[in-house]
Amino acid sequence: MSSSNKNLSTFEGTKIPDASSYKFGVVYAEWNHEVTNALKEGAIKTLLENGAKKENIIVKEVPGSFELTLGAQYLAEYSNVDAVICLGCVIQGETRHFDFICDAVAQGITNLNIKYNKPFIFGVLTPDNQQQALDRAGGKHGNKGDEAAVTAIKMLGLKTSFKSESKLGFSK
Ligand code: RBF
Repeated sequence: MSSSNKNLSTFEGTKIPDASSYKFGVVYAEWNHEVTNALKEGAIKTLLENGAKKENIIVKEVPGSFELTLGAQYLAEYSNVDAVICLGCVIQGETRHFDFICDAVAQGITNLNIKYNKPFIFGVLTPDNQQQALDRAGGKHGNKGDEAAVTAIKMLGLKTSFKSESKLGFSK
């Protein structure tokens, strides 16, 4: 699981599909703004680099990572996005708050994927300290916002592949 020895923001796997026909939502948390702003900027830059149109990227802010689930649901309900990228940073503190927030947002985002049959990408950093977060928000371990954007595009490419291959039709 650990990615501490790798900069995963370079992609050596399958080709990234063209994103020009997709609409994206990006929702990010205000808490730990220096980190989450860098994640957001990385995600937007990566979407644009892969063909997404600026007017097809809707960006919304929520107060904290706990609110990412509902913010993402608002994007799904009130806009016509194909995928939502959820970005936050929960830093381990001295109390159990960390666990509650991380568990809630992980479960919340998982549920949204299933509820809407759309990709909702989990781009929440869960570091021990601010430096670990910065290392993953444009620092020595890359930018997890970039990775979240690529994941969104790849999942949409996967969905589209069923559309083009299906002989039975593609209903949603
Ligand atoms: N939100 C974050 O996105 N990252 C944090 O590190 C974080 N730490 C918190 C620590 C405490 C003690 C509390 C009360 C809230 C924290 N939040 C954090 C905010 C949380 O995600 C949410 O906005 C609030 O709990 C209101 O629902």
